[in-house]
Amino acid sequence: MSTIPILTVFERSPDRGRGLARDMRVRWALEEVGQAYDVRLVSLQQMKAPDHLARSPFGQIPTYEEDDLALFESGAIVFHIAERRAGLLPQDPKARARAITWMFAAVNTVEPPLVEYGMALVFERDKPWFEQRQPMLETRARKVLGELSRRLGQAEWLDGAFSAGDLMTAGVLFRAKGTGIVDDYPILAAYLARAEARPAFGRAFDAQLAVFKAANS
Ligand code: GTB
Repeated sequence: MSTIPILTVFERSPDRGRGLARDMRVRWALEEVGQAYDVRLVSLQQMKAPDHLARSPFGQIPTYEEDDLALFESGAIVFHIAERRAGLLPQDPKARARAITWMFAAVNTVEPPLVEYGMALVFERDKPWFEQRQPMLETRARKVLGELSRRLGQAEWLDGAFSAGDLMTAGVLFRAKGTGIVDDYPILAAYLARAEARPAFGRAFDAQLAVFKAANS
């Protein structure tokens, strides 16, 4: 990376600095590999303006710019960072392929049922279908958490040393923590606690919190 990458992040995160927005996992990856970065703060209005839509077709954060490369999708951005700098992907080709598999599993298999469950709790409680639909969403969320917990077992990380696969998986669990459901799986709660205890996670969390505090001071 020849220039310092720039991330777009919420100017005022609706989570009030709790680190739930998806720039958190990108910040964390950059901290893990020791790559400095800048942020461009965007308002909800700016996210839907042509300037930002050129970076993110869905008008979302995070995006990532480095020289003339612009990326969107937190998973793709973390993968790009992990490929370019040592520390997040093993050298051994098979172990590397497995770590990448966990990255995809995090965003494609683990995250969707957890987000559906959490979003319904926040946005659909007053809807006539909530009482009927929520048990189904909970079953789906618990299914994937149970399976993940079984696979992790007594291991420290998902496949050998901490990797981008763990970063993405723990990032997804972190977002879901507020619903309380992760605590029902002690193996996953302990895994997430180990991830949160990493100094790079702490630096990433503090950096996003500082943005929120500055916007509200
Ligand atoms: N698949 C994309 C990725 O992984 O990068 C999804 C990106 C995404 O969902 N971005 C959200 C966004 O830009 C912010 S992170 N939303 C604005 C929009 O779509 O208009 C999701 C998020 C938002 C708010 C909270 N919160 O307040 O607790 C938590 C998570």
